[in-house]
Amino acid sequence: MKSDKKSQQLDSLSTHNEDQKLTTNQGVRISDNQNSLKSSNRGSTLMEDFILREKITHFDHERIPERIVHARGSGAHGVFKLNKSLEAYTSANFLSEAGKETPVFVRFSTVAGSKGSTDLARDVRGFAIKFYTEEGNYDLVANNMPVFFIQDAMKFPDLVHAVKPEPDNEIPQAASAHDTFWDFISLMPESMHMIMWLMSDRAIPRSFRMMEGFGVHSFKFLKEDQTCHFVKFHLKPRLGIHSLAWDEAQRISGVDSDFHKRDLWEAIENGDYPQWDFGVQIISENDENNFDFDILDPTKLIPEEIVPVEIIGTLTLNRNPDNFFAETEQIAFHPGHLVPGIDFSNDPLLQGRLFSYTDTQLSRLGSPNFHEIPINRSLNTVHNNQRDGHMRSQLVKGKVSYEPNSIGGGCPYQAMIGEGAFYSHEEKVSGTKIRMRSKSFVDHYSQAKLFYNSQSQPEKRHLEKALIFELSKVTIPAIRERLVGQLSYINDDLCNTVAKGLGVEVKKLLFPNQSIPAFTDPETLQSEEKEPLIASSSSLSMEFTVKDTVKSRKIGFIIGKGADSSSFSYLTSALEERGARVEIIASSMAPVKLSNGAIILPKHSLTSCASVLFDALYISTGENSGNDFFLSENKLKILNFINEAYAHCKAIYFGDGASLFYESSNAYNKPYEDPGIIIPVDEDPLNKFLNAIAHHRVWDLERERNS
Ligand code: HDE
Repeated sequence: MKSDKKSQQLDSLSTHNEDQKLTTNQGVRISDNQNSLKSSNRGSTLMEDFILREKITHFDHERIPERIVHARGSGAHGVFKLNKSLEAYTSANFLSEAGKETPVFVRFSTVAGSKGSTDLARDVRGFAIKFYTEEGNYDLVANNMPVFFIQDAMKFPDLVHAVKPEPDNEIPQAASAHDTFWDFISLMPESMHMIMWLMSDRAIPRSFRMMEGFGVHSFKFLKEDQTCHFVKFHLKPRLGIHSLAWDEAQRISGVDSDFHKRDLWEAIENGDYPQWDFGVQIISENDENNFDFDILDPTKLIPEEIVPVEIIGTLTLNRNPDNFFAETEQIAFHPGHLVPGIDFSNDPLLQGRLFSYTDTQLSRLGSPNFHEIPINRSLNTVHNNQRDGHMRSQLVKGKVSYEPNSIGGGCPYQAMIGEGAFYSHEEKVSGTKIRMRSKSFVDHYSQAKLFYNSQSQPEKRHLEKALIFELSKVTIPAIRERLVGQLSYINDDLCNTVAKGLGVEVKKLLFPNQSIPAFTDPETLQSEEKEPLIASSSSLSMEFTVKDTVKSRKIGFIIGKGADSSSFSYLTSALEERGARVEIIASSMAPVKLSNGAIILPKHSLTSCASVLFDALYISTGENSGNDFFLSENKLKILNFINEAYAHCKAIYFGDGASLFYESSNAYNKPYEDPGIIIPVDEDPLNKFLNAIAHHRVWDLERERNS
């Protein structure tokens, strides 16, 4: 009774200070936030200044340990809408009722870099989703690649130590191009499939909004009658899967290292809500052993030609966080946050993850009460007998914190299965306790082959160049040679091209597994040179992705004084009507007068930005006389813009008055048809421009454009 009175008092007090006066953390109003308390006008600062001490103490403790991996992240709120019921497979409530909407928070991340590192690293991207379901929180802690480097959790610290900056000099930051990473990888044949993904352009996405998501492991869908199916989770971006060029990614790192964070933030602020189709591959329990690989092996994917992805819902991100630290930094994911109807498989990597994530939250967030931080709270009210602990904020009333009890009327009671209680798959388990890798995990090359064979020609070239770039940074020749030896098991063209680019002789490794102790069984030391089950899979190449939209693409308009106003308005509205974003670049930040006298305000100057920040360019310069675009300094800057965009295979529209730039650029007078170069005399230039932007790049002409 007493405590009820107290809480009523507290409630009424909490409405005080409505005029938002500055206070201490104890709620005391502050009259001077400029000066500390001193013994005299020019005297020493007094210890009793509790206002100063509180402010500085809080400041001193503002940082919490960053995540050991995935430290750099960007997040957003959104909603998952189920379009097709999965109740035939799972009792999970949020997957059962078509039309149901579940709030989510998604955090994207790079893996290797520190919190302040560049967004543009060649790296895997995290794609972690917290579903706030009515049955509790479900976390799908996914990546943008469907496989992983290693098969067993035992190797995770080794992998992460190898890729992180080297311990003696803390170099390099957010980069895999160094000795220790490639030393480890060259001794780990099981990583070869993932290396194909990591060296492909998937590792340098154009935007978080344009990348896929994969749950990687096989999980289980369960019904209360114990019917079980294996399931793999997929997210397919509505805008298509698109990447940057490696040279471009390196340039953006310097010009705007928050490129992906900004892109996500701006898209949501502009109402261009990122969307993904959410899909599942479902495998009946009876088919578990009917593949030529083990579905528990996280270095393998299930080709969509073999088990199609069924689209069952839509993920939409529609609200930016209010506070980065409170939400994106403090969100705590865990593959073990499950709801009834979903269960783990025995994938040994997944099993190891189940320990790691809570453990990591304890050291990062500092308390077992991290579930009480608002971003981590379940929608379902939490009732249990856990108590106390660092920073406990839940105020549980009464004497009882144990079960069974009679004093508390028995509360809280256990729920029954069928009342939304969690239940596990009742699996038969038998076997010999053993520390060994299963023989069914031994084929390391056939899916690496499948991935390489599925790439388009430009994608293959990019992958080869990435390997040459990375391995050229390695200082120990033996590591390069060993890695080339691994490539010889994947594809001869790939191996020979990389060997040539590195100046290395190809020496096929006789026993690629011999160097590692994982396979202690002599039979499994022999390399497996299997052919993949299917020769190629179209879903593995970005070539076949969505290329019919300019929505949310950023078009840089380089506009000079006197630029033709009617072309400017026509093109701006045509692009904006289709959802593209036009940003004006001028010679300085001063307003620009168009041919009809209209004034436009630039968002950028030629000095403050670079072509790499835009998907396409339009140049319109107006009359030559009095136009500072034709001053030699600006002319050079514009030509640099154009030539760089040209090298990165982007669409460039030379509008009114820009012929001089066209003729001086690398795009001029080429012996081949280039669908990415638009000039006013083209037939239907608008549609040519729109089509070129929607296609993302003219990758097929990369060699020609750069020769
Ligand atoms: Fe993680 N991983 N991981 N991981 N992981 C973490 O947890 C770990 C793995 C993934 O935005 C950590 O809260 C182990 C696979 C994402 O907050 C840590 C193993 C996949 C994120 C951890 C793996 C992932 C993490 C660090 C091998 C793809 C960022 C901070 C056994 C399916 C989540 C944290 C976010 C974060 C451990 C392998 C995805 C240390 C031990 C495979 C997206 O607990």
